[in-house]
Parts: sequence; structure tokens; C-alpha cells
Amino acid sequence: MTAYDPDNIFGKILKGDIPSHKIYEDDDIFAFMDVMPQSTGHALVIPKTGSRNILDADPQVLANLIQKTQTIARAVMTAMNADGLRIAQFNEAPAGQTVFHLHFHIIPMYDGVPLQP
Ligand code: DGP
Repeated sequence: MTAYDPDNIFGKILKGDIPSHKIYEDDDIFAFMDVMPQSTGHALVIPKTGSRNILDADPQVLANLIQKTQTIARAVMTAMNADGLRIAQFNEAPAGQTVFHLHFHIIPMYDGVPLQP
């Protein structure tokens, strides 16, 4: 598998080279709004440690990431008054991945459908 490239878009967001709308940050995790939202309130959660996706992720980083994603997802659902949400994650370009820094999508749903921003 191709090696992680720290010069990807999310790596630049972590370095502060590209602005983002931050919704959560701690020592290990960063969460921000997706610039191309599939639904109102679409957020992304990423580890500060670099890996392309789940396939090359450190298991402990992954465990912390999914735990924090659960907490952030609950907060997004409440804040957005959503009825449900999708959590999505893609591995490599053939599966739809476009940014090669591990991330989870949190996509709020409203009455069973996305709400177009
Ligand atoms: P994926 O297909 O799973 O790799 O999703 C990448 C997501 O990243 C996609 O929904 C759009 C979002 N995205 C791409 N560039 C930027 C950016 O510069 N800022 C933010 N906030 N999101 C971005």
C-alpha cells in the first residue's frame, strides 16, 4: 500500500496551513465541518497521527478515534436536531476515498434523508 503522505489536505489542516471550521480538538483528535457537506451538519473526525485509512492505522489510534467519534456524533445529532446519522469511512480510491488521511464522516439525517445545505 502507498505510504502515508503528511502533505495531504487534512495534514495541512492539522498544521494550520489550510483553515477549517473546528468543532472539537484534544491531544489526539481533531474534528471539523466538511467543506462539501452531504447533509447539513456533516462533520469529519481525524486522528492527529498520520495514517492513510483503517488499513494502515495503529489499532490504539483507531480505538481512540472511534470512541471520540461516538461522543462527537452524539453531540452533532443533538446540536443539529437530527433524527439519525450515518458514519462513513472509505479505504483507498476504488472505495471512494479522496483524502488520504484516516477520517470518519458524521452525516446527520433528517426524517431518513440528508438535508441539503
Ligand atoms: P473521502 O471521500 O472519504 O476521502 O472524503 C473526503 C472529504 O473531505 C469530502 O467529503 C470533502 C472533504 N474535504 C476535501 N477537502 C476539504 C477541505 O479543504 N476542507 C474540509 N473541511 N473538508 C474537505
